[in-house]
Amino acid sequence: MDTVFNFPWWLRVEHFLNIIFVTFFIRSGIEILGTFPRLHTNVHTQAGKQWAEFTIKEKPKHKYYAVGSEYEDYSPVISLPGRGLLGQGRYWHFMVVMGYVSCFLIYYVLLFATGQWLRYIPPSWHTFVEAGQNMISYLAFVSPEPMAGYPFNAAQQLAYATAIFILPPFMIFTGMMQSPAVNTHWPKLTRALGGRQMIRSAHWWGLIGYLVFIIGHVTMVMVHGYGHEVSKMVFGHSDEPLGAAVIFTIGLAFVVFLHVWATRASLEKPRSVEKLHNLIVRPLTRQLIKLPSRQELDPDNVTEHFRASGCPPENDEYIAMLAHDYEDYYLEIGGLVERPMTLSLADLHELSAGHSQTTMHNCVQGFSSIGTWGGVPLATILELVKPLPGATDVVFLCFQNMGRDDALYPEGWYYESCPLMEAEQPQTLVSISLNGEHIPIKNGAPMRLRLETSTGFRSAKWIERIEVVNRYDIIGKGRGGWFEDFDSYDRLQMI
Ligand SMILES: Nc1nc2c(c(=O)[nH]1)N[C@H]1C(S)=C(S)[C@@H](COP(=O)(O)O)O[C@H]1N2
Ligand SMILES: [Mo]
Repeated sequence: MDTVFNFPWWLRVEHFLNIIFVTFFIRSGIEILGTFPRLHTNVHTQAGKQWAEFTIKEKPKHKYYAVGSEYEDYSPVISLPGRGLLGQGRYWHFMVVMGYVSCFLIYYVLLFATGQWLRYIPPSWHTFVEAGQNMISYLAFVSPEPMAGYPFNAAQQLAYATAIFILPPFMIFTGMMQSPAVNTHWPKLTRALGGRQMIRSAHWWGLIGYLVFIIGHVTMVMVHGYGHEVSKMVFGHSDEPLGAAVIFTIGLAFVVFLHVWATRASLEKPRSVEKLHNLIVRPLTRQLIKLPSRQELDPDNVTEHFRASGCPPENDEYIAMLAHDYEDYYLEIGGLVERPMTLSLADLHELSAGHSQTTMHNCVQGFSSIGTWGGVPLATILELVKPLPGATDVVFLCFQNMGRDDALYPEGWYYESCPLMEAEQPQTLVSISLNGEHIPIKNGAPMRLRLETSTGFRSAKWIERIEVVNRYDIIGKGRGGWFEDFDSYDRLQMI
């Protein structure tokens, strides 16, 4: 009897850490959901085709409806950190992933090594019937008996089995498959799962699963007696309800304190959260840069209406160039290179020799689209200009100024940068056509970057100049891109 009823110290520690992890996941997850508060089944995320929507915002009456204005500013009470701060929400979500996955691996090893896992496995099919009967008892306010030889009843056993063996791997998998570095490296798997938006929707159902479990679990603890139950969580037995109730309540207060601390850190000192994130998460994302995008999607299945992000440049130069049908457009490529160059659109077409790739776009907000992008691999252009020894990064400077051109944003020229390794990936493309035509203005005419292994904001549009550099931290505010400088987005946003 003893061994079965025993809740070893590592199980109790893991249980407590889980309260922290899961609540952080939920709040930061709500933040992430809020920046594109719609769920779709179809990868094209056409406006109006969502199957669920979590917004009460009216469509803004801008002259130009950009997806940036879809952000929902949830309250910090329900989302971490709230106020539509996607970059910060993602920082927390991914930092917690690193902690959670590490702890869970240790937990699984101990669970299997000690044989504890067996008590979560239903002894027979009858357990499912019994669980149904248990639910009916609960509805009649009668507490069901534990199963013979087990510390809990059938309904509890199934709920725990789901929470331990099904939900975590499901969430880790559906979370991972939303990473552009991962889903573009395994495009067939992504498709087999029903596509990017089915995966996002499934991840959301996992959230619902967790919420249902938590509500049920907490209700049960109350029904069976708070002191009695938390005594097992604190001491591993139910003999010290009073002391346990005090200790556990202090523990819960500590969890609340952590949430308040994290929320305030993000709202008041976003840069320290960024530093912490870089320390914890960058070791993983640096590895993901090595995964090339291998997409060859069906060119017949391209998106009809792109949800364009950002407003086009409004300066004289750009407008004159449009009026001249881009004849006076020259892409400048310079910086730390042996042979700086200027290339006209005609030069780029010649270099491209009809090369194109049909790929999926993963906006950091969560929407997706598919396009056939024509152009020249950046690697080809780099071979021509020959980066000098010491060159580390490639910087893309745009015609667009966010503060000037987009009512939503404060200031600054749009730019982006990427390490040479990312620049040389086969599907990193200097793109001059979309679906066989000139790139439409809203999608970055006449030339844009396609950085398929990363989230969408890094694919800079309306590019004027490409510069090879040996440091990017002296450009802009030094974080490698406009969204990095102003919105806490990670420069290596591979997830
Ligand atoms: N210059 C510039 N490039 C930009 C943006 C922008 O606002 N300005 N938005 C980025 C974001 S957030 C996304 S999701 C993609 C959108 O590309 P699309 O408009 O072709 O869908 O462009 C990226 N490139
Ligand atoms: Mo985006």
